[in-house]
Amino acid sequence: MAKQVIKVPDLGGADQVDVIEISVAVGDTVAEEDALIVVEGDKASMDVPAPFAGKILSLSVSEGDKVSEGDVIGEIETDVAGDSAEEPAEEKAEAPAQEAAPAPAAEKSAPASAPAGEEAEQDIVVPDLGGADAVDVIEITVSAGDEVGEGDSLIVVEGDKASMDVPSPAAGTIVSIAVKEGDKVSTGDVIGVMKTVSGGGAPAPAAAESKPEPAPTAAPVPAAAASQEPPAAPQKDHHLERDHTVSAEVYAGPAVRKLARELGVTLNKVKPTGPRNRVTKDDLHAYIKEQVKKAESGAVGVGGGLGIAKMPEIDFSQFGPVKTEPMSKIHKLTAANMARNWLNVPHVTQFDDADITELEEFRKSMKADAEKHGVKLTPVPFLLKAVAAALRAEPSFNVSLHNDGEHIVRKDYVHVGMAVDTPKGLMVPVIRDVDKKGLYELAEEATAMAIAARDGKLKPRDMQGACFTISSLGAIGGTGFTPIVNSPEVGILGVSKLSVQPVWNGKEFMPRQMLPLALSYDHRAVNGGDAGRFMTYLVGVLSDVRRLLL
Ligand code: CAO
Repeated sequence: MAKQVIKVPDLGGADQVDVIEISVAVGDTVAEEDALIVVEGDKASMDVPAPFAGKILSLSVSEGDKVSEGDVIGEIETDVAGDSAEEPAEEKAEAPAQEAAPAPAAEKSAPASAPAGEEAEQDIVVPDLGGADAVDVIEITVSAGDEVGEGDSLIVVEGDKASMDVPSPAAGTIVSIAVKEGDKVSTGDVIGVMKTVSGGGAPAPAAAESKPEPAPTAAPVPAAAASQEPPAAPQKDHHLERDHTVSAEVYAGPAVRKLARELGVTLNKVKPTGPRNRVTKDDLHAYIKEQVKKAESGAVGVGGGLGIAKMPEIDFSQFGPVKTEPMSKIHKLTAANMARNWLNVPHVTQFDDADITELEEFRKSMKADAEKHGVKLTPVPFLLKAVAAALRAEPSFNVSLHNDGEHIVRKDYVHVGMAVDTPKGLMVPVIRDVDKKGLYELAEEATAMAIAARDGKLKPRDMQGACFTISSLGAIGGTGFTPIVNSPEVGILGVSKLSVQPVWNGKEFMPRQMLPLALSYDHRAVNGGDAGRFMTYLVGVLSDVRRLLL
């Protein structure tokens, strides 16, 4: 067991980079090369990898800190006998020196000093890629004639794990770009020529700046790793590590990712138009513009701006005296559910009238007997019974759509909800196993549920598990209405006030008691044919209640 300090490795010349993510916690066991923290400079983000497998003993940096090469970021306990934390591993390094990095081409081609104010042409070279070789050019961000500032991104390259901008070594004008998207480049390759105005000597290219001294190693070596045997395989390209900060699936350069983070944009929401589905800065700007436009218009959804517009705020007092009252809890809940169901469920409503002349005769003939049993026999128990029979006969309505969008749930029970108008708002108690209950039992239960609803005595379970809902406004009035499906149910029956209508029986018009019915259904689950059959069956049963016995 040995305690090792973990230090920030060679950052390719970058200094005082931000710690943007702490990927481990004290006590975590990590494998060699696991990301410990993520740092980000102006041009790229990179992981600081674990130099060994082991257990994190301490972390001495937090998000937002700034670190430079060699800074201690924590301690790790390794199962390899080694140096103590007190003696920084790199100082004891005796690893064989790796092959020296080739001097950046820019160093070779740097223009001779020119008198102040004179124009000079200089090659633009790929700076130290931290050991990565033959990386892809994935974006050219400038063209000949463009004015650039020192550090501006000229091209974006991408290695196995991440991408990075190649910055302009100086302020000036691009004369030519010698690479194109899809080319491969390595450290020191000339990618173009730029014209600079010297201020007493042309600025040295970026590669030369980042490595003023001859590079000691070809690739950055994590500081602590230097105390170990050098790895057989080449060091990983830590300059070009993946960017964890937004989304690993999204292709975007570090500058774009940084901007996205600053603007709070989730990159995978942005439509990429760059090569290989890469999100460019223009894409990000276009996305922001679109969002601002949407927010200003209040429109959401699809439809080219004709989506659901935000409700305008209206001061009603400008039209006359008003009083603003808080909505009841039930009212708010109902409002939210109605809006949810109305917006989510593609509704279709089908209408028919049931001739309940015989049903009414029978009901009235049974009224006295019902009262003896202590129940009030209104049309509602008949409706409950008829709906239960229809749900059994046409089970396409006794379903719910599964949340996964791939399954349908078929129910082998028949529980029916009954909308009850209460002073506090609409409540829908559920009568269970309606198909197994008699008319008196249903009448008794419906009355008890309606009373409990109006007295605020319903329990949550009393309002759960319905397969279908009946909303009867018959006692109140109206010739028809389109009820809203009470999702996850897929159907609801709206019942209006019965009225005597002249009905042609083939020979003459006869006065018949007609009950207007409206069947709304979720067209995702139920087709028009199923609805037609359901309604026809229902009307048939209500017209001849003897069929309930069949
Ligand atoms: N046409 C004509 N008369 C009807 C009728 C109809 N469709 N339905 C019921 N009636 C009659 C009843 O027969 C009763 O008359 P009698 O007293 O002469 O027998 C009278 O209207 C009152 O009935 P009721 O309201 O006491 O009982 P009910 O069984 O008809 O209804 C309930 C119970 C709970 C459904 C009802 O009280 C209720 O709250 N309905 C409102 C539902 C609602 O708000 N739906 C809208 C939801 S969406 O906003």
